[in-house]
Amino acid sequence: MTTDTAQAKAALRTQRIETPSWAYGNSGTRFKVFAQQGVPRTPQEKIDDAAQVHRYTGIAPSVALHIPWDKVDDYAALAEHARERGVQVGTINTNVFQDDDYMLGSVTNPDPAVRKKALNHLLECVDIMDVTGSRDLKLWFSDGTNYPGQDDIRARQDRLAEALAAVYERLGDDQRFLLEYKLFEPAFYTTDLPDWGTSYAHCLKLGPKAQVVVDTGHHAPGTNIEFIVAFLLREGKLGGFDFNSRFYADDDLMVGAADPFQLFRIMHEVIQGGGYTDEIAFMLDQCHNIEPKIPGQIRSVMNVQEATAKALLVDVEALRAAQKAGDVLGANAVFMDAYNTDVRPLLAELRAEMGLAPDPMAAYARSGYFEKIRDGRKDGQAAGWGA
Ligand code: AOS
Ligand code: ZN
Ligand code: ZN
Repeated sequence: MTTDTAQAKAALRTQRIETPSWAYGNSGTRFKVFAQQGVPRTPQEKIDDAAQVHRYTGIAPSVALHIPWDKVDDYAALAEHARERGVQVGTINTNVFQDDDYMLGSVTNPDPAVRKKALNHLLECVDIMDVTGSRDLKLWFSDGTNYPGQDDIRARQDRLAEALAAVYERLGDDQRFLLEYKLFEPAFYTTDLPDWGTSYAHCLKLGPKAQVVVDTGHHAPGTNIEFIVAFLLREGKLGGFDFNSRFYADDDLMVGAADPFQLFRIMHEVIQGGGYTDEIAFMLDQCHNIEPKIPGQIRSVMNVQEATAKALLVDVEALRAAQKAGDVLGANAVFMDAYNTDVRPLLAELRAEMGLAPDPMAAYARSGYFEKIRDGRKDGQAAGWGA
C-alpha cells in the first residue's frame, strides 16, 4: 500500500457526520415501540445526547432536527443550546406524513386544501432554517397510491413539481433542499418519488439548490448504490446521504452493520468522485430499537469512519494502472487490499492526535453519562412515529 497514512489521517480529521435527533428517542416497529431508560424528553435533551456522540468521536458536530417532533417555541434558543453543548443544528427534516389529512398524500394529494397545508409546513421549515442557520432542508414524502387506478400517476407528478418549485423559490442563497426517494412504504403500489431518477429529474429542472439525497435503505434489494452515487456526483446532483443498513426493507439499522463492504464501495465512489467535501451532507438516518441509543450512534459514526479510512487507503495509482492495463484481477486485488486493511489502529492513533480517547465506545461507557440520564430522566419521548 503506497498511500500515505498521514494523508489519510489529514482527510479523516475533516470528516463530518450528522446524527439525527430521532435516533435518540424511543423507537420500534409497528408492532412495538420499546421504552428505554434515560431517553430524552425534549429536543434539548436529544441535542445533549448528540453532543455526547460528538464528544467521543470528534466528527459528529451537528444534529438533524425533525419538525414537528422537535418543535419548540424558540428555535434561536434551541440553536444556542446546541452551540453551548459544542454542536450545531443541522438539516431540518420535514414531516408531511403523520397527519390524518395525508392519507391520500401530502403535496400530491388530489385535494388542493391538503396540498396547501403540506406546502405551508415545508415553507415553515425554511423559516426555521433561517433562524437555526441550517443549510439543508430534507424532503421525504410518503406520497403514493396503494391500488391501480386510485389516482392519476402523471397528475401527481405535476402536483409534486408545483410544490417543489414553490419550496425552491423560497430558499435563501445559502440554502438547499435535499430530495429523498424511496422505493415503497408506506405506499405499496406507486410511490411518487420511488427512485433516484425521479428525484434527479425534479431537481435538475429546478437548479443547483435542489439536490438528491441517497438513503441507503431505500432501494430494491441488489441495487448497486455506489453506481448511483458515482452517477449523481458526476452530474453535480448528489446532496447527501441518509446512512443506515438494511437486510430486508427500510430497516434503519446501524450503518455498516449489514454490509460494511457496500459502505466502503460507496465511500470509494464519494472520494473518487470529489464528494468528500462539506457540500455533501453525510447524515445518519437510523433507529435503535433494541440497542442503546447513544452507543448505537457512536458505533455508527465509527463504522462510517472505518469505511472512509479504508477508502482513503485505496492505492489509486496502482488501481488506475491495473484498470488501464485491463488487469481485472490486479485492479480487484488493489481494491480488496484496502478493504481488508485493519484501520482500527490508525483511527486510534488519529483520535489520540485529536485529543480523544482511542476507543470512543469505552470512553462513553466510562463517562457515567448513561447512569446520569438513566436516573435523571423518566418517561422519555418516542422518536416520533408508532407511539
Ligand atoms: C423515511 O423512510 C425516510 O428515511 C425519511 O428520511 C424520514 O424522514 C426519516 O427516516 C424519519 O422517519
Ligand atoms: Zn431517510
Ligand atoms: Zn427511510
